[in-house]
Amino acid sequence: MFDTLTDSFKNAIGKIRFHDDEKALKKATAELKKSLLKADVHHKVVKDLISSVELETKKSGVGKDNFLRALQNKLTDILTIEGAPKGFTFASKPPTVVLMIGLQGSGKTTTTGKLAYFLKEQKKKKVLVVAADLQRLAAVEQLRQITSQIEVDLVADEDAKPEEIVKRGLEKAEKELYDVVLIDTAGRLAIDDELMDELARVKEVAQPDELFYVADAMTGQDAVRTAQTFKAKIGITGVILTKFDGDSKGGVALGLTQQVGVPLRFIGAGEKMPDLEQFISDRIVGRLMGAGDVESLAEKAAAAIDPKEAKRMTQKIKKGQFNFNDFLEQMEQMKKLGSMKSLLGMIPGMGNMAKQIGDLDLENSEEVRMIKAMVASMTPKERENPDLLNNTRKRRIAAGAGLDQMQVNRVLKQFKNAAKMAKKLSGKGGMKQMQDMMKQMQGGGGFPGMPR
Ligand SMILES: Nc1nc2c(ncn2[C@@H]2O[C@H](COP(=O)(O)OP(=O)(O)OP(=O)(O)O)[C@@H](O)[C@H]2O)c(=O)[nH]1
Ligand SMILES: [Mg+2]
Repeated sequence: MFDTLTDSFKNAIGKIRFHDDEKALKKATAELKKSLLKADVHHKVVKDLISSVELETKKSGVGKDNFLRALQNKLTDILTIEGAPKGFTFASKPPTVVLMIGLQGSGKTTTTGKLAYFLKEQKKKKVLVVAADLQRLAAVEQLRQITSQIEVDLVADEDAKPEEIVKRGLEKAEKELYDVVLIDTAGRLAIDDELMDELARVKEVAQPDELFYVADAMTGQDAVRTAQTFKAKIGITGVILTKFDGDSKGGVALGLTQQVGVPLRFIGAGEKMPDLEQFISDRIVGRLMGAGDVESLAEKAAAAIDPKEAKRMTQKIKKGQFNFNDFLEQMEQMKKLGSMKSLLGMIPGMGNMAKQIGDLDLENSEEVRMIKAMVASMTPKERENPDLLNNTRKRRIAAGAGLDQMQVNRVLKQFKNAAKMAKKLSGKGGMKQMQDMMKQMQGGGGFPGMPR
């Protein structure tokens, strides 16, 4: 997710030896400056970062460790606002009311859905969404689809005024003990009085605990400027940057917090519901410096994976009983974790691999589609016992799945290899083997069957 920025920092760190001189420091920071500017980090932020890293490194003695520490301190500093909340925080008295505001098309409605999904799945909260965008005809319908997909309750009424619907939503939340109320509002192409007046009225009724400004990362420094204006006119408590997947530079995320004076709270990096990441400064710093973010990864995994189920699965794998039903179940679990690329980026040392594999789309990749089609053509017995598949059965499955025999054989072979590998890895010394394998892949041509 932060490829360009992480590369900039890693390059600079690589330029300084354990003990070094000021010339080397100058060289490293000059290059860092250049690459950060290229990544669209605001020049003032870059200047501030470079000068304080130089100063602190010199003070403690030029060398790799001190440079790393100085960089880490300064990054934490520019990504944090003292006393301000990080990620999602709950009001002391529920429900926590959140107003989602921003320009047209910035991603408010999608992000409202993503946030609801995050709160429901990861934080196990009871969430109510309120459709207060009554400008655009299809807006309510869009929210209806999103909330029904993630199974979250919605309050909507095309014929009401935004303030009225908000009031109804809050009453419902109070009575039915919801933990969080997310209010989606209308956007405008540009900031105008009409929009600001409407938002002010909605804000008055909602008395929100949080006002999240949703900004499109691809608009670069414009995202920062509009956030500043919304802060001045309506007041905001956090920013969510969306469409980060389409912004290869990513520098806006680095400067935004200082520039706006309000913390960046979440990043949206994809169109699907799980594609939302908390922005928690101390964790992000690790990722920016190429050290991964094990904490976020563990949180995501813990929320998505039921420990009992995981244990049962491990037992099956150990006994060599992993079958097609298990496979499909695992795929469903994996989907909840979000994009493979962002997951890999959270594992220390795996950032490079994340780049290599591009993105594996669990729903649409060719391989997964083939397996799903095959499993659909199998009898329940065959799903349970892959060893049953003789040539006659394979021919039938191939015909049913619209594949040829060779494709079926290939997929079956891959499935068997994967099951074997999983069995090996789940035994003693498995972790070590896994690491060796990862190293090999990082050095070599990536995963088989994936885009390079
Ligand atoms: N790739 C990508 N697309 C996104 C992301 N967030 C939103 N989108 C897309 O951006 C488009 C606009 O998103 P909406 O959520 O409808 O935006 P909005 O701010 O509610 O728009 P209005 O209600 O018209 O003001 C949709 O096609 C979304 O799928 C993201 O993080 N990544
Ligand atoms: Mg919308």
